[in-house]
Amino acid sequence: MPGWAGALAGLTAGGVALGLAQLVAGLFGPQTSPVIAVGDGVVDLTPAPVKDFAITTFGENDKTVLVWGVLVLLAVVAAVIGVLARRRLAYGMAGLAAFAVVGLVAVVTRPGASVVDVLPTLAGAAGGMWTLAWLLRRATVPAVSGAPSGQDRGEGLGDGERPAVTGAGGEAERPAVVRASGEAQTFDRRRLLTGVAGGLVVAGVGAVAGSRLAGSRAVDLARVNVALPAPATPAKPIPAGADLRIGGLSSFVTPNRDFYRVDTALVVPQVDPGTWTLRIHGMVDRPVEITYADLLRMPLTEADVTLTCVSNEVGGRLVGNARWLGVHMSDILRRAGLHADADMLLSTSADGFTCGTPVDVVMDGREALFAIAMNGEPLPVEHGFPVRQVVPGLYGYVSATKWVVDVKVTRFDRDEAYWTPRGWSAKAPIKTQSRIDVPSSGASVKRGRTTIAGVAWAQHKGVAAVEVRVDGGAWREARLADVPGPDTWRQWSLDWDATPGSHTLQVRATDTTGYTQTEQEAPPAPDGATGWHTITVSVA
Ligand SMILES: Nc1nc2c(c(=O)[nH]1)N[C@H]1C(S)=C(S)[C@@H](COP(=O)(O)O)O[C@H]1N2
Ligand SMILES: [Mo]
Repeated sequence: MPGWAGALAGLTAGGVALGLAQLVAGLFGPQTSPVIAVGDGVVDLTPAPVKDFAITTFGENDKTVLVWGVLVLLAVVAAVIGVLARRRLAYGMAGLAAFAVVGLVAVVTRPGASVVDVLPTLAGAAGGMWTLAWLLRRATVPAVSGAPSGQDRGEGLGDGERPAVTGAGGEAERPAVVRASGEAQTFDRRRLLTGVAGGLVVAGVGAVAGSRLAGSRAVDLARVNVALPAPATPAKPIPAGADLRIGGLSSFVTPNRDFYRVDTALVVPQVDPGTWTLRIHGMVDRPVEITYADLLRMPLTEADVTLTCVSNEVGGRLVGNARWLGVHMSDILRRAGLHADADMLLSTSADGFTCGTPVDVVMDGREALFAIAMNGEPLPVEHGFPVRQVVPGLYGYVSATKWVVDVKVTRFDRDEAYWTPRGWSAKAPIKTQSRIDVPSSGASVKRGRTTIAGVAWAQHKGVAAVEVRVDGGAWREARLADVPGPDTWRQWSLDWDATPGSHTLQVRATDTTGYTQTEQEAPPAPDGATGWHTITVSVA
């Protein structure tokens, strides 16, 4: 095996070792990464004059230069290890072990180190050793003197699979060497290169996935360290009678872990509140940029608001109610000075999703918030941490931008948000709706007195009445639970004397404008489903 092949195997083994170490460090935290520990160690051990030189020479890039310097050094050492391993695998293993020892010393001598901190280094070392042995084995094949080895194994006659000793000209061809075992070996270039390619993929995926994991850990940590200020304007207390506490009925407040989640993000955006800013610009007198700290210093308002997704089918679960804490969007927009002819707020999230919200809705005094908290805790990352919009009365896709970073004040006839060219309405107020939660659809019910119950919503108008009918008979008015205001859903219930047989139950709500839900069925697209939630139950 030529020297370059050994060097390549060594580099690949080193890459796999670092990739695996970074992946495992992603699980246990950045302080467990041997790469970072060694880097920090180098910084600590560097004599002050050298540090000063680095800072004056490279300025803010000094850390980048350090990291690259360390990586180049590691690469050289890894290549040498590979070259040596060609002669004797034990040399290579010893070299990698020495690497691991340096990493372990760096990790365990950090302040506050614990036992698990050695895991990334050990995982990396094991992976690197395995890779080195595997590559060397893979790239050497038994040579059968005079016979085309590739054909003997029934494989195609590739570059590295030419006859071993005979043949002319190919750079992969080397005289067979006789190993201690007495078996003739020959170098197979193709098998080495495909193995190297595989190793590099493992190294790259490990490094990228590790940094992803580490990033999400960092944001989780920042999130738990947020101290939520008290609201300047607390929410009205939720009336005791808001929750009827009927088994199977959606609770008035939806716990965060049960709250529906809808977004276009394949991986949840990890936004660091320390560097987050919100920019307000476009048709304004004075563009504004605020930080998370700025936002926390502003007067905060608490509000109970029910979110609804336009994709919710009649009877669907894409609706939930939470207590939000945030700054009135109008407070910040007023600072920027909106132009009179602006009618749209085009908000953008950290991952590029956009959303168009009517200016008049946000400015009309309702609890439209740049929200920082949900049910008493900082926004869960998947619900928009650090900051999202919440606007009562509008479907989520035109109002509820999570991970919001930018608001452009503009006009509906000039700009378009994410879902508009995809067939959804540019404007989408929530349609008055109601749902039967108990009994559940298809349930078997015991004959006699039973309870029918559910929720109804007509955000920012308020639910005025809910009616239920059985088997297409007369509508009967349900009992309504209390609500703190017009922006939340409202529980309802009705007693029913269930008689044996199969029965159809239907519900419809009327909002405070006097509008009663239409029976006309419409699909969610383009601006929200309509129709009456209808279920069938069997009574025995
Ligand atoms: N950044 C971003 N924000 C978003 C979305 C999205 O895809 N990306 N989807 C919206 C939609 S369609 C809805 S219904 C709500 C859902 O909010 P939730 O996931 O917190 O329930 O978020 C809105 N905000
Ligand atoms: Mo949605």
